Amino acid sequence: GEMEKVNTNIVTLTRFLTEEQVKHQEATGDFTLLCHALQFSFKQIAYYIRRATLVNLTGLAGSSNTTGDDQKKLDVISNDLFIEIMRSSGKCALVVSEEEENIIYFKDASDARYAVACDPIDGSSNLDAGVSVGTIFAIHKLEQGSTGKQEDILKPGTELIAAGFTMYGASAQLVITMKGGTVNGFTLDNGVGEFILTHPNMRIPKKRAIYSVNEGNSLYWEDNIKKYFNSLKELQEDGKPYSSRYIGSMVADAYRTLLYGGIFAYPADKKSPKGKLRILYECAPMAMVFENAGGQAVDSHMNRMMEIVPEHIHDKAGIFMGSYDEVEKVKSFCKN
Ligand code: P6P
Repeated sequence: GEMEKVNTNIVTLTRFLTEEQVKHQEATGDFTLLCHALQFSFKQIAYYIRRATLVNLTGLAGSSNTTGDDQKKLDVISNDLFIEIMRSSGKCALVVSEEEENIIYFKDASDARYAVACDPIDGSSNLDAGVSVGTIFAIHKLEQGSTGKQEDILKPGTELIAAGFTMYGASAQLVITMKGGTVNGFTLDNGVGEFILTHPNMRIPKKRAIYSVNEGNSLYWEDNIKKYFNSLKELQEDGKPYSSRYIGSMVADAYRTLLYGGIFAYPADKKSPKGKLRILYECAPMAMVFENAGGQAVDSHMNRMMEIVPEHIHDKAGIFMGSYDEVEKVKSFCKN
Protein backbone atom coordinates (compact mmCIF):
# COMPACT_ATOMS: atom_id res chain seq x y z
CA GLY A 1 0.00 0.00 0.00
CA GLU A 2 0.94 3.65 -0.06
CA MET A 3 3.91 4.59 2.15
CA GLU A 4 2.57 5.70 5.55
CA LYS A 5 2.70 9.50 5.43
CA VAL A 6 5.71 10.39 7.60
CA ASN A 7 5.53 13.64 9.47
CA THR A 8 8.82 15.08 8.31
CA ASN A 9 8.34 18.47 9.95
CA ILE A 10 9.40 17.50 13.46
CA VAL A 11 10.07 20.64 15.49
CA THR A 12 12.11 20.10 18.63
CA LEU A 13 12.14 22.62 21.46
CA THR A 14 15.81 23.20 20.64
CA ARG A 15 14.94 24.18 17.06
CA PHE A 16 11.92 26.22 18.26
CA LEU A 17 14.11 28.25 20.64
CA THR A 18 16.71 28.89 17.94
CA GLU A 19 14.01 30.03 15.50
CA GLU A 20 12.64 32.33 18.20
CA GLN A 21 16.09 33.77 18.81
CA VAL A 22 16.79 34.60 15.17
CA LYS A 23 13.51 36.53 15.06
CA HIS A 24 15.11 39.07 17.40
CA GLN A 25 18.31 40.40 15.84
CA GLU A 26 19.27 42.05 19.14
CA ALA A 27 19.18 38.67 20.90
CA THR A 28 22.48 37.66 22.49
CA GLY A 29 21.51 34.01 22.89
CA ASP A 30 21.42 34.29 26.70
CA PHE A 31 17.67 33.61 26.87
CA THR A 32 18.09 30.62 24.54
CA LEU A 33 20.84 29.19 26.73
CA LEU A 34 18.71 29.76 29.84
CA CYS A 35 15.84 27.85 28.20
CA HIS A 36 18.20 25.00 27.26
CA ALA A 37 19.13 24.76 30.94
CA LEU A 38 15.43 24.80 31.85
CA GLN A 39 14.56 21.99 29.45
CA PHE A 40 17.50 19.98 30.76
CA SER A 41 16.15 20.34 34.32
CA PHE A 42 12.72 19.10 33.19
CA LYS A 43 14.30 16.04 31.56
CA GLN A 44 16.24 15.29 34.75
CA ILE A 45 13.22 15.76 37.03
CA ALA A 46 11.11 13.60 34.70
CA TYR A 47 13.76 10.88 34.99
CA TYR A 48 13.70 10.94 38.81
CA ILE A 49 9.91 11.00 38.95
CA ARG A 50 9.72 7.94 36.69
CA ARG A 51 12.01 6.12 39.13
CA ALA A 52 10.60 7.66 42.35
CA THR A 53 8.42 4.71 43.32
CA LEU A 54 11.06 2.19 42.26
CA VAL A 55 13.83 3.66 44.39
CA ASN A 56 11.47 4.78 47.13
CA LEU A 57 12.22 8.47 46.56
CA THR A 58 8.75 9.37 47.71
CA GLY A 59 9.43 8.71 51.39
CA LEU A 60 9.53 11.72 53.70
CA ALA A 61 12.93 13.39 53.81
CA GLY A 62 12.45 14.51 57.41
CA SER A 63 12.89 18.23 56.64
CA SER A 64 9.98 20.54 55.94
CA ASN A 65 9.65 23.43 53.48
CA THR A 66 8.48 27.02 54.01
CA THR A 67 4.83 26.02 54.10
CA GLY A 68 5.58 23.41 56.73
CA ASP A 69 4.66 20.51 54.45
CA ASP A 70 6.67 17.36 55.07
CA GLN A 71 9.31 17.56 52.37
CA LYS A 72 9.44 14.46 50.22
CA LYS A 73 12.82 13.35 48.93
CA LEU A 74 11.77 14.11 45.35
CA ASP A 75 11.03 17.72 46.34
CA VAL A 76 14.55 18.01 47.67
CA ILE A 77 16.21 16.34 44.69
CA SER A 78 14.20 18.33 42.13
CA ASN A 79 14.78 21.59 43.91
CA ASP A 80 18.53 20.99 44.24
CA LEU A 81 18.76 19.86 40.62
CA PHE A 82 16.86 22.87 39.35
CA ILE A 83 18.96 25.36 41.33
CA GLU A 84 22.27 23.75 40.27
CA ILE A 85 21.26 23.67 36.60
CA MET A 86 20.21 27.32 36.75
CA ARG A 87 23.47 28.22 38.50
CA SER A 88 25.66 26.34 36.01
CA SER A 89 23.87 27.97 33.05
CA GLY A 90 25.56 31.24 34.02
CA LYS A 91 22.54 33.06 32.54
CA CYS A 92 20.44 33.23 35.71
CA ALA A 93 21.23 35.72 38.46
CA LEU A 94 18.79 34.46 41.08
CA VAL A 95 16.14 31.81 41.75
CA VAL A 96 13.00 31.97 43.87
CA SER A 97 11.83 28.46 44.70
CA GLU A 98 8.79 27.25 46.61
CA GLU A 99 11.21 25.04 48.52
CA GLU A 100 13.53 27.88 49.57
CA GLU A 101 12.64 30.41 52.30
CA ASN A 102 15.03 32.99 50.82
CA ILE A 103 16.08 34.06 47.32
CA ILE A 104 19.05 32.07 45.98
CA TYR A 105 21.59 34.51 44.49
CA PHE A 106 24.30 33.18 42.15
CA LYS A 107 27.23 35.41 43.04
CA ASP A 108 29.33 34.32 40.04
CA ALA A 109 26.45 35.15 37.70
CA SER A 110 25.59 38.52 39.19
CA ASP A 111 25.86 40.09 35.71
CA ALA A 112 23.28 37.64 34.33
CA ARG A 113 20.12 39.41 33.16
CA TYR A 114 17.50 36.79 34.00
CA ALA A 115 15.82 35.56 37.17
CA VAL A 116 13.62 32.48 37.55
CA ALA A 117 10.79 31.81 39.97
CA CYS A 118 9.76 28.19 40.17
CA ASP A 119 7.88 25.48 41.96
CA PRO A 120 10.07 22.46 41.20
CA ILE A 121 7.46 19.80 42.06
CA ASP A 122 4.03 21.37 42.37
CA GLY A 123 1.42 18.97 43.69
CA SER A 124 4.07 16.82 45.33
CA SER A 125 1.67 15.77 48.12
CA ASN A 126 0.04 13.57 45.43
CA LEU A 127 3.25 11.86 44.35
CA ASP A 128 2.70 8.57 46.18
CA ALA A 129 -0.75 8.30 44.57
CA GLY A 130 0.80 8.43 41.09
CA VAL A 131 -1.00 11.70 40.31
CA SER A 132 0.61 13.94 37.68
CA VAL A 133 2.77 16.62 39.29
CA GLY A 134 4.66 19.39 37.55
CA THR A 135 7.28 22.10 37.50
CA ILE A 136 5.96 25.66 37.10
CA PHE A 137 8.39 28.41 36.02
CA ALA A 138 8.40 32.16 35.40
CA ILE A 139 11.28 33.98 33.71
CA HIS A 140 11.95 37.62 34.67
CA LYS A 141 14.39 39.94 32.92
CA LEU A 142 16.30 42.01 35.48
CA GLU A 143 16.52 45.75 34.90
CA GLN A 144 19.95 47.15 34.04
CA GLY A 145 22.06 47.71 37.13
CA SER A 146 19.85 45.61 39.39
CA THR A 147 21.91 44.45 42.34
CA GLY A 148 19.94 41.31 43.15
CA LYS A 149 17.50 42.78 45.65
CA GLN A 150 14.14 41.19 46.51
CA GLU A 151 12.43 44.04 44.61
CA ASP A 152 14.05 42.81 41.37
CA ILE A 153 11.66 39.89 41.23
CA LEU A 154 8.60 41.39 42.97
CA LYS A 155 7.13 42.34 39.58
CA PRO A 156 3.69 41.89 37.97
CA GLY A 157 3.13 39.04 35.52
CA THR A 158 2.83 41.58 32.70
CA GLU A 159 6.62 42.00 32.89
CA LEU A 160 7.40 38.29 32.55
CA ILE A 161 9.61 37.40 29.56
CA ALA A 162 8.31 33.81 29.48
CA ALA A 163 6.43 31.34 31.65
CA GLY A 164 5.05 27.85 31.59
CA PHE A 165 5.05 24.44 33.18
CA THR A 166 6.04 20.83 32.61
CA MET A 167 3.52 18.20 33.66
CA TYR A 168 5.00 14.78 34.46
CA GLY A 169 2.11 12.57 33.38
CA ALA A 170 2.01 9.60 30.99
CA SER A 171 4.75 11.56 29.22
CA ALA A 172 6.38 14.86 30.15
CA GLN A 173 4.35 17.69 28.62
CA LEU A 174 5.99 21.12 28.46
CA VAL A 175 3.81 24.19 27.88
CA ILE A 176 5.67 27.49 27.32
CA THR A 177 4.71 30.99 26.27
CA MET A 178 6.79 34.13 25.63
CA LYS A 179 5.69 37.72 26.32
CA GLY A 180 2.99 38.67 23.80
CA GLY A 181 3.40 35.29 22.13
CA THR A 182 1.44 32.12 21.57
CA VAL A 183 1.28 29.07 23.81
CA ASN A 184 3.12 25.99 22.56
CA GLY A 185 3.02 22.45 23.91
CA PHE A 186 5.89 19.97 23.62
CA THR A 187 5.98 16.26 24.46
CA LEU A 188 9.19 14.64 25.70
CA ASP A 189 10.26 11.81 23.41
CA ASN A 190 12.10 9.68 25.95
CA GLY A 191 13.71 7.68 23.16
CA VAL A 192 15.77 10.59 21.89
CA GLY A 193 15.46 12.88 24.93
CA GLU A 194 13.95 15.75 22.93
CA PHE A 195 10.81 17.81 23.57
CA ILE A 196 8.77 17.63 20.32
CA LEU A 197 6.23 20.33 19.32
CA THR A 198 2.90 18.48 19.55
CA HIS A 199 0.49 21.31 20.45
CA PRO A 200 1.38 24.43 18.40
CA ASN A 201 -0.51 27.64 19.21
CA MET A 202 -2.74 26.25 22.00
CA ARG A 203 -6.06 28.13 22.33
CA ILE A 204 -8.41 27.54 25.28
CA PRO A 205 -12.07 27.07 24.24
CA LYS A 206 -14.07 30.27 24.86
CA LYS A 207 -16.37 28.38 27.22
CA ARG A 208 -16.86 24.84 28.57
CA ALA A 209 -19.19 23.51 31.28
CA ILE A 210 -16.43 22.13 33.53
CA TYR A 211 -15.49 23.60 36.90
CA SER A 212 -12.44 22.62 38.93
CA VAL A 213 -12.35 23.57 42.62
CA ASN A 214 -11.91 21.86 45.98
CA GLU A 215 -15.56 21.65 47.12
CA GLY A 216 -14.27 20.65 50.56
CA ASN A 217 -13.58 24.36 51.16
CA SER A 218 -17.09 25.53 50.20
CA LEU A 219 -18.03 26.14 53.86
CA TYR A 220 -15.35 28.87 53.95
CA TRP A 221 -16.14 30.57 50.61
CA GLU A 222 -17.50 34.13 50.40
CA ASP A 223 -21.25 34.23 49.66
CA ASN A 224 -20.78 35.49 46.07
CA ILE A 225 -18.47 32.55 45.34
CA LYS A 226 -20.94 30.10 46.92
CA LYS A 227 -23.68 31.56 44.70
CA TYR A 228 -21.46 31.28 41.63
CA PHE A 229 -20.59 27.62 42.12
CA ASN A 230 -24.18 26.75 43.11
CA SER A 231 -25.35 28.35 39.84
CA LEU A 232 -23.17 25.90 37.90
CA LYS A 233 -25.02 23.02 39.55
CA GLU A 234 -28.36 24.23 38.15
CA LEU A 235 -29.62 23.05 34.75
CA GLN A 236 -27.92 25.30 32.18
CA GLU A 237 -29.39 26.35 28.81
CA ASP A 238 -28.45 22.96 27.41
CA GLY A 239 -30.49 21.31 30.16
CA LYS A 240 -27.46 19.99 32.02
CA PRO A 241 -25.44 21.15 35.04
CA TYR A 242 -21.66 21.69 34.76
CA SER A 243 -19.32 18.77 35.22
CA SER A 244 -16.80 18.80 38.11
CA ARG A 245 -13.15 17.80 37.64
CA TYR A 246 -10.59 18.31 40.41
CA ILE A 247 -7.23 16.52 40.63
CA GLY A 248 -5.66 18.59 43.40
CA SER A 249 -2.45 19.08 41.41
CA MET A 250 -2.46 22.55 39.87
CA VAL A 251 -0.42 21.62 36.81
CA ALA A 252 -2.72 18.68 36.00
CA ASP A 253 -5.89 20.73 36.57
CA ALA A 254 -4.41 23.60 34.56
CA TYR A 255 -3.37 21.40 31.62
CA ARG A 256 -6.83 19.82 31.38
CA THR A 257 -8.49 23.25 31.61
CA LEU A 258 -6.18 24.63 28.90
CA LEU A 259 -7.02 21.73 26.57
CA TYR A 260 -10.75 21.25 27.28
CA GLY A 261 -11.80 24.66 28.61
CA GLY A 262 -13.77 25.42 31.77
CA ILE A 263 -12.61 27.13 34.93
CA PHE A 264 -10.04 26.29 37.62
CA ALA A 265 -10.33 28.06 40.95
CA TYR A 266 -8.59 28.20 44.27
CA PRO A 267 -10.58 30.99 45.95
CA ALA A 268 -9.29 32.94 48.93
CA ASP A 269 -11.68 32.00 51.73
CA LYS A 270 -12.24 32.42 55.46
CA LYS A 271 -9.74 29.63 56.16
CA SER A 272 -7.11 31.02 53.77
CA PRO A 273 -7.86 34.75 53.46
CA LYS A 274 -4.98 35.23 51.02
CA GLY A 275 -5.70 32.04 49.12
CA LYS A 276 -3.34 29.08 48.96
CA LEU A 277 -1.53 29.34 45.63
CA ARG A 278 1.64 31.42 45.34
CA ILE A 279 1.75 34.45 43.07
CA LEU A 280 5.33 34.34 41.77
CA TYR A 281 5.61 30.67 40.82
CA GLU A 282 2.03 29.38 40.52
CA CYS A 283 -0.56 32.12 39.81
CA ALA A 284 1.41 34.56 37.63
CA PRO A 285 3.03 32.01 35.26
CA MET A 286 -0.27 30.16 34.86
CA ALA A 287 -2.07 33.48 34.26
CA MET A 288 0.38 34.30 31.45
CA VAL A 289 -0.21 30.92 29.79
CA PHE A 290 -3.99 31.24 30.07
CA GLU A 291 -4.11 34.82 28.79
CA ASN A 292 -1.82 34.03 25.84
CA ALA A 293 -4.11 31.08 25.02
CA GLY A 294 -7.13 33.41 24.89
CA GLY A 295 -8.38 32.83 28.44
CA GLN A 296 -8.36 34.94 31.61
CA ALA A 297 -6.98 34.77 35.15
CA VAL A 298 -8.14 36.92 38.06
CA ASP A 299 -7.65 36.99 41.83
CA SER A 300 -10.44 36.82 44.43
CA HIS A 301 -11.11 40.56 44.00
CA MET A 302 -11.56 39.95 40.25
CA ASN A 303 -8.35 41.90 39.56
CA ARG A 304 -6.34 40.75 36.53
CA MET A 305 -3.78 38.30 37.99
CA MET A 306 -1.06 39.54 35.60
CA GLU A 307 -1.18 42.97 37.28
CA ILE A 308 -0.79 41.75 40.86
CA VAL A 309 2.54 42.80 42.47
CA PRO A 310 3.52 40.56 45.40
CA GLU A 311 5.08 42.17 48.47
CA HIS A 312 7.02 39.05 49.44
CA ILE A 313 8.36 36.21 47.33
CA HIS A 314 5.99 33.61 48.86
CA ASP A 315 2.86 35.77 48.79
CA LYS A 316 -0.37 33.94 47.90
CA ALA A 317 -3.52 34.94 46.03
CA GLY A 318 -6.94 33.53 45.31
CA ILE A 319 -7.20 32.58 41.64
CA PHE A 320 -9.87 31.92 39.01
CA MET A 321 -8.45 31.01 35.59
CA GLY A 322 -9.81 29.42 32.44
CA SER A 323 -12.07 30.03 29.47
CA TYR A 324 -12.72 33.69 28.72
CA ASP A 325 -16.51 33.42 29.11
CA GLU A 326 -16.29 31.31 32.29
CA VAL A 327 -14.18 33.95 34.05
CA GLU A 328 -16.63 36.61 32.84
CA LYS A 329 -19.35 34.57 34.58
CA VAL A 330 -17.44 34.62 37.90
CA LYS A 331 -17.05 38.40 37.56
CA SER A 332 -20.80 38.77 37.03
CA PHE A 333 -21.35 37.22 40.47
CA CYS A 334 -18.65 39.26 42.16
CA LYS A 335 -19.09 42.80 40.86
CA ASN A 336 -20.01 44.86 43.89
P1 P6P B 1 -6.03 21.43 48.06
C1 P6P B 1 -0.77 21.07 45.65
O1 P6P B 1 -0.47 20.89 47.03
C2 P6P B 1 -1.21 22.51 45.46
O2 P6P B 1 -0.18 23.39 45.80
C3 P6P B 1 -1.60 22.73 44.00
O3 P6P B 1 -0.84 21.97 43.12
C4 P6P B 1 -3.08 22.31 44.01
O4 P6P B 1 -3.83 22.99 43.03
C5 P6P B 1 -3.54 22.73 45.40
O5 P6P B 1 -2.37 22.78 46.24
C6 P6P B 1 -4.50 21.72 45.97
O6 P6P B 1 -4.88 22.20 47.25
O7 P6P B 1 -6.26 22.30 49.29
O8 P6P B 1 -7.26 21.38 47.18
O9 P6P B 1 -5.48 20.06 48.38
